Amino acid sequence: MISQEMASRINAQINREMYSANFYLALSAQAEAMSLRGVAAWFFAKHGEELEHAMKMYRYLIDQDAVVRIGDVAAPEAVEPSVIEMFERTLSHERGVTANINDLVDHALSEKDHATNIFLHWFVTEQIEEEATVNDILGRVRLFGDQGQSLMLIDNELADVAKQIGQAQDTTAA
Ligand code: OFO
Repeated sequence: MISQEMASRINAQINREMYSANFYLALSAQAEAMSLRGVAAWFFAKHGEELEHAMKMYRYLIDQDAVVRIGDVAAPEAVEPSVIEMFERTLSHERGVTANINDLVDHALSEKDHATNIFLHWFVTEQIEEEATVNDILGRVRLFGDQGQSLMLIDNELADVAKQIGQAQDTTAA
């Protein structure tokens, strides 16, 4: 059993993870509209990952006999049809999520809630990986540009990465 305050903070994070899922779905739709199938598939795969994050927290609250509260999820802002801007927005979004996760860890530590602290470690590690991945994509898009052949190469590469994420998600679900 965890404290009501801790549960309420995790419920707020479930809401933010669901927002993240919609944020990525909106980016995927924007990429589809630009005929960028690989970019769209990558954002769609991220959408699936964010839902998994929300469900991990949902399951944790249930296992801890805490109340799950599903609230309204804010609509993502409109996205400009620019691949650089889409990845810049992604990086700044993920940095915000990292700060949210760190706040949750700080709170778990302040309550000496060891179970929640350990549970959150997975998310701390995940955020390092997510920021690094987006930083890497953004670095290359900035270097080579987001037009013409460079864009085609990045689109193809992201299609492959999305396939791998999809396969990993299938394995986790199995
Ligand atoms: Fe849930 O990790 Fe990204 O936002």
